[in-house]
Amino acid sequence: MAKKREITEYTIDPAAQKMIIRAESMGIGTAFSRADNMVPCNIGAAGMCCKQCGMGPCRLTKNGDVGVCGASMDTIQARNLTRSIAAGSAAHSDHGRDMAFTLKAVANHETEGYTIKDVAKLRQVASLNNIKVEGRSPDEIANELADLYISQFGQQRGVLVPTKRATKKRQELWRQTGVLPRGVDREVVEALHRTHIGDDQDYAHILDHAIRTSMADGWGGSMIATDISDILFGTPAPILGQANLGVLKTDMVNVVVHGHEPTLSEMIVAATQDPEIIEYAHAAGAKGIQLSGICCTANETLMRQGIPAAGNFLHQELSIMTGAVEAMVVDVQCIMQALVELASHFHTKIITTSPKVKITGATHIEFDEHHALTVAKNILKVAIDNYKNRGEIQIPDDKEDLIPGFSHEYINYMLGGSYRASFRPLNDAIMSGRIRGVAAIVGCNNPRSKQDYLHVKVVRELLKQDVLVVQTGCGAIASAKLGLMLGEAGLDQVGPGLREICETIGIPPVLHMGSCVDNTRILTVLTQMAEEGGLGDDIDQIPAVGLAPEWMSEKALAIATYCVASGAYVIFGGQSPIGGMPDRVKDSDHVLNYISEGWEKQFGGKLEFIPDPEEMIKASLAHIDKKRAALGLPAWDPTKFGKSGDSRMLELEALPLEQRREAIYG
Ligand code: SF4
Ligand code: MSK
Repeated sequence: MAKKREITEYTIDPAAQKMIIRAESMGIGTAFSRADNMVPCNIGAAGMCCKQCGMGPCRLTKNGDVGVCGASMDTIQARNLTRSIAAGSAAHSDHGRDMAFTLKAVANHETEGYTIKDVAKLRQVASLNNIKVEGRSPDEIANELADLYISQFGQQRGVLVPTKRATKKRQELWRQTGVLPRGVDREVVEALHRTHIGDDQDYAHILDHAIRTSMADGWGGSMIATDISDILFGTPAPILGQANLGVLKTDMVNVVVHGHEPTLSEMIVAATQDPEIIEYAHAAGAKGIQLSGICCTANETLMRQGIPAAGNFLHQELSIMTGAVEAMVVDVQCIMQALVELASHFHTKIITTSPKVKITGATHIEFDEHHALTVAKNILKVAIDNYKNRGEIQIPDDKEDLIPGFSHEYINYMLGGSYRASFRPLNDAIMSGRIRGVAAIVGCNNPRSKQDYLHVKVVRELLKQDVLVVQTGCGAIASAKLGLMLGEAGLDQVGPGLREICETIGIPPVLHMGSCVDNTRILTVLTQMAEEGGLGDDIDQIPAVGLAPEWMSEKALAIATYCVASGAYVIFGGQSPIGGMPDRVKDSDHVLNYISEGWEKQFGGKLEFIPDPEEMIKASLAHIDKKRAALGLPAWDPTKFGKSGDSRMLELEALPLEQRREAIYG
């Protein structure tokens, strides 16, 4: 039975609430209202329905039920999950493939507008891959690196090259368990093959391949995407940015870029600075062009260029609800088809650009890196021409500052400086107990839960418990919108030990590490922490946990699985796609148990679905403390730590002499 929620049950974000009220007053549907109206099928939601062939769909509702072909509940759930992981891995990895082809084209001077911005990273990545760098030009190195990376997608035998960046111990574990991925495409194709009717029918064996497929993403396609994005557009470093719908401007042409691949958005950033385009905007009566981002495109342009983020996944419709967006330019992934209908109530043009993505009713201007700047300028001209068609607008004034851009290179540098960059200070802080552990809080928004609520609840609580938080994707934007990513602004909300570290190093307590493909940066940080010493010799020993409280996309499932394969405990909020109905169908939880206890036995990491945020927090802290105890580290004790040297000195200096003596000498 459909039930309409209150506005405050939809989202905690005041800007979003204002736009949902506007949508309701205009009779326009959004993902929030559609989620109310669309009651999910409980059998499908539990992963107990198979539609893999024309003899079905088969819905298994009782213990011992099998499909027409005889497929068991376990097999069907394992196949459903593996197919989702394959789709998520394919999406991320195809992004990586496009980046590799762009690098090749840039190295051969076949593109318009791109250069290799970070030659140091190019040389570093090339060296990691045993490509000779001495005495060679950046183009030569980039050419060879691009060839190597392009080959990783179609590789048929051998081992994906980036897996060599894992700890020696982890590589050996993967070898023993037989899950080392060969080529990205090979693993995704095999996942689809194995889950076709009449193939792999042992649930654990199917799920082994889910691990292998996800690793082809995390230690393959996504890692390649991050490497090349940094090489072409610069490795992120802290920069001032802003987030939320208040970044839209009343007197400028608002262009919102949405999707994932930075190739398009970076060129649109460049085109907005072109004098011809600025003049074109002035001639149209606008003060200029205000570019902003949604979803992971926002993260890409925010952390490299400081371009403001208009919001996360559920803000894509709400930004158009302002009436102030001349064009929303999209490429791939997380783009709602509903945008076109919603935009028809306003003047907004939805412009698709990828040869892979068209939406009925949208304007298609195909992007081509060979003419990138020209295409970007053409897109902006369409937006500028549309400025005159603007109707009544309502831009919420909500926005927050933030400092994004904490790449693993920058974290390493900030901890040790140019000459002694290392993860030693972070490891020491964890070992001493100033930092209790690390939490990566990532992933999407989902209109079935209150937007940003779970993200922010978990972030805030873990910070109070001295857990350092790193974030990517839409979760990062959730914290940014609430002001948790700005040095001082967040520090009054964190535990004493963590505060001491943040004040000493000069960092916010929540570190923005990028887009959803950039979860590989987190793998790199964890690997380097393990290699630094003092926290065991592999990721599964580090007091760390990964959370995706509001997940919705198949990419999130792929990320979770490669993190588990790498040794991490991963907690998802919301609904498990293979939750079964253990209360009604006793044996429907085998797969759920296997991805938790079964995977933990093999890889030291596990995947669990915990909808209640309090339980999520409890499980995270219990895991962190268990890992601390296993390492022989002191139990977390917040009373031991308090002020960093600087703030303590300032406090003491403010005291009259006698009291100062008393405070120091007792
Ligand atoms: Fe039913 Fe088997 Fe076909 Fe699935 S593969 S739809 S369980 S007959
Ligand atoms: S955009 S995958 S909603 S994080 Fe990467 Fe956000 Fe999730 Fe898309």
